[in-house]
Amino acid sequence: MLDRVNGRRQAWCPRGLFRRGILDVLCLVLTVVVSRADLGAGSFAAPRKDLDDNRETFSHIRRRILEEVSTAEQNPIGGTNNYGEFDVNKIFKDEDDGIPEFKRDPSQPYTLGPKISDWDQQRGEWLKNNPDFPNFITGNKPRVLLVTGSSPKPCENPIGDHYLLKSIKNKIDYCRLHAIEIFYNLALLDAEMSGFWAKLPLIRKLLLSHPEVEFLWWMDSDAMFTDMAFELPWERYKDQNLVMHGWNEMVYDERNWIGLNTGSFLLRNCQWSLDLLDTLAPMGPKGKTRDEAGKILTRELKGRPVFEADDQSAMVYILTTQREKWGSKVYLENAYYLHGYWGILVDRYEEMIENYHPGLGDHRWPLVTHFVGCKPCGKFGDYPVERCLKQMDRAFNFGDNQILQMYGFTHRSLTSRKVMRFRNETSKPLEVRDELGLLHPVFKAVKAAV
Ligand SMILES: [Mn+2]
Repeated sequence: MLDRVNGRRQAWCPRGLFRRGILDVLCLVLTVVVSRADLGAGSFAAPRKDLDDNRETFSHIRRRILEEVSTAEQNPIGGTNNYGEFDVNKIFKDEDDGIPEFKRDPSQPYTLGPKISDWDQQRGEWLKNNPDFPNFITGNKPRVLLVTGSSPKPCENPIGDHYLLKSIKNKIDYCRLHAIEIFYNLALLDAEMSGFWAKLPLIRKLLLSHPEVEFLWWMDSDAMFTDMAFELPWERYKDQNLVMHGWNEMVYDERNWIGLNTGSFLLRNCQWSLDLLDTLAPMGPKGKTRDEAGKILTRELKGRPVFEADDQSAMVYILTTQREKWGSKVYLENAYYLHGYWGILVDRYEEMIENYHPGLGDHRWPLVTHFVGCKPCGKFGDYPVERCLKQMDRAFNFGDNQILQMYGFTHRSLTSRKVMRFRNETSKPLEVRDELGLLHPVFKAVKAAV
């Protein structure tokens, strides 16, 4: 019997595999189980069918293990164990799987998808039929999905992905505190809509797939929350469909291309928003279409440099040329920083700490610091790399201190990754109240089911 067991063991688990402890144990277990099954059939006259079933199952597992082993032996991966030495392009080569990419009929105008004209009705019915997924969480607080993302490829410089990580950690923290859902996109859904324009097909897809979401909050990967305690004034937007940081005069009077910013905006889930996306989309397809649209935008808008069409310029253009159609549902917010240009904020963080406190959201303590023109994930930006990265670290730490304070820690300084404890541990942890009330904020409270 022992020979039989060992024989099987030998057959199932070739020598090369023995190095791997877990597989070794697995082989032993399987061997014992199979042996028991064989014995059982003889001694206790188990039904023939059970035996056959067992044999079939085990021979299947056995075949799989053998296949995996022989694959490993035939194609040894080998190579270095040193991550620093490994050329990552071996893995991240652009996959050409031979499947041709979908090509649109160039004689047809670009669309984001099948025309939808009754979304408000479709969505309304869905909400009525799905009362467990209400579009408002409590009272006037809408269900919000924050959407952000970055290129499917690793960054073009070695440190960029670290800053993307900090940026998403920062957003996760804010969203957790404010009961906001979050979606991080890493996929280019439509090859023609690359770059600035990738957000359009993504936003449409998410609005249509999540009728329970009332507001979608787009936020660029180069923007970070710097006020963790500021809750958006939802009541103010109850009759609005699009909220962006901006100024009416700069947009409607001056047609200034930086009269608003599309790095952080709110879009209501409704027909109006689908129509707006459909109106912007024809300027997006890369190549000739986007280049030609860029020329028009540069000609028509104040201060715009010469470059291909971007979503922000397109938005200003649409609002100024079709104000009657869209204007009444667009709220240009400047009472707080839904987007805050980093250049005017980052050198004032110490002054803010000295004089103010989180929860204000405006110039005293900005909700968002947006690193417009820094390209932390790219090769070249519009500003010196050192200033960008140093200030992104400071912005991150400025926001992160509000998270850490809940747990009794703080960064040693805004430029330091190191943290220090600022209160003593206690045997009555539930008696500790955090200064900002972020452990259990009112805007996160839910009513218990009765
Ligand atoms: Mn940006």
